[in-house]
Amino acid sequence: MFCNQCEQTAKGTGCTVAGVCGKSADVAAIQDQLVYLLRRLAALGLNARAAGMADTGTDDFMVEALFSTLTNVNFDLRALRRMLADTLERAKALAARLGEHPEDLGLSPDEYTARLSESVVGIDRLSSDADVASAMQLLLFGLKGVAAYADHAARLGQRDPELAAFIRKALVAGSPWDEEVRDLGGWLELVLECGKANLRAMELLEKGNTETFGDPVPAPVSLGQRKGKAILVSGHDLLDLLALLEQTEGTGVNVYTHGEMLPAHGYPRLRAFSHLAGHYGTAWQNQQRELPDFPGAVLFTTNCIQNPRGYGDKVFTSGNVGWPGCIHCTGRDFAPVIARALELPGFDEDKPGKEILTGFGRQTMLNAAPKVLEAVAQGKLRHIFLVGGCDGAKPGRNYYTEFVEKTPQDTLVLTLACGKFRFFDKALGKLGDLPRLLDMGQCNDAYAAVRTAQALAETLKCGVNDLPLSFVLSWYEQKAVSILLTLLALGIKNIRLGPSLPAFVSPNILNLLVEKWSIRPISTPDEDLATILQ
Ligand code: SF4
Ligand code: SF3
Repeated sequence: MFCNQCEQTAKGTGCTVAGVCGKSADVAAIQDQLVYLLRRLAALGLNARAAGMADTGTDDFMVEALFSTLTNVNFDLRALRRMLADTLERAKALAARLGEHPEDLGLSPDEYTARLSESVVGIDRLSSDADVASAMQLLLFGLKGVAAYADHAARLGQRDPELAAFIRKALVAGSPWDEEVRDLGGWLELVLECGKANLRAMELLEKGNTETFGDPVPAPVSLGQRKGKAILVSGHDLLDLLALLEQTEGTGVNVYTHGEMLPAHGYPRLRAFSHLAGHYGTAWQNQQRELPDFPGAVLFTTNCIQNPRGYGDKVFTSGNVGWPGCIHCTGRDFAPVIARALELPGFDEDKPGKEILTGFGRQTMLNAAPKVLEAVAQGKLRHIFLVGGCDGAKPGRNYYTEFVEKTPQDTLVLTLACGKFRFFDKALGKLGDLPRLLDMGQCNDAYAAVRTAQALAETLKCGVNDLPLSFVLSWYEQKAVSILLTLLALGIKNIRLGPSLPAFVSPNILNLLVEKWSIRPISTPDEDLATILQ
């Protein structure tokens, strides 16, 4: 196997024996095969569109399948094999509709296994030019992030044919069915197009979320516990959470959020359930330490799942997530999760905990914009930091905790995604009547942050890069790659990125990022703060 798609890749270069994430060589191989077959399906999809055949079902399937290959999503060989077989069937059916001979597709298991021996992470014909190879990987990993957000959006009924067309085009790029020949410039253009496509995917997802659950509003969230049976919900899928809240209503089972589900508390429709009791635990990489003590059932709706060693009998999955041996809930029927929660002891007493705040979504931030601008004009607000992105296991990630703790009192800290768990419970105080730490939501709410920054810039008649605003980002998996590409496509400069730079970025591409966008790796909190605020 060879996989280098995430930040914890072995030795900073690539996992070759087994994934640091827990991915086996078998799972890696089948995920590569899946990407390869999805490229074939996308090529057929392009022909189908050219022939005037629309096929939303295949578009939805492609993003769902690609999402299964993201870091910490699906480790279940059986589920992945089913998806592979489904992809093959869909490709054959589409080929038949197009009048192509299904046996003529180069799709037999032997053929694609042979092809895959030449490929890396599902990239067939990976270029021998290190920079082109790097751009191809940036595109594929960014595309996986886009697929995750497009999948969430589609589940909420939000689709865009142009976004689907880009996903097909980007999947076909570099495959044996690609008719275009690109030089490095052509690949980089496609990489930036991927960033724009991701902005669209996040926009659709925001529309789906706010139309379904309401605009997020600032909401206190308890880190304590309520006496009674309990279910913990992790991941990003708010529709799953809604279904679970509906199905547990009146059962006496309390529902707690975990990880990226924390911002759910800000959505009026979800907040209305009185048994949405609070938040438990911190970021994904602490789950093996924190979940064994949770006295109820646990549901993973998306990444990041880790090996539930020793507590797998209370862990359930839904959507694209899979762990071998854990019960997978389909059709948003969470009866097995509820039954298990009722068997488990639950919390034996009420324990009030700290309260934190979430729910500073786009509308709330836009409403606060005049106050923010006034504070800037009066010299009361010196700078805004957006400290966001993924969390992870590396010790260097303590940088983000220290950075936020050291931000001066006349600054604001916006945050989003699971990286916030490094500082989400810190008391940073207030600036006027605004809390200094503002949680804007999940990773996909980077859309809200971008739009807020653009609105501030428009009012001040300047560019986003001219605002007293700095991006200090942490990355781990492919959704963070897609968000980074979005920021680059929007021309946002001076991003600080950590805790380490991606293994798949070649030295020349890194130079280009530095020259054109002034991206820089994080250094120390003191040094970075001093440079930003000078
Ligand atoms: Fe390694 Fe990350 Fe790939 Fe897992 S996802 S195999 S940790 S590079
Ligand atoms: Fe976190 Fe996995 Fe990236 Fe949505 S839950 S951000 S790492």
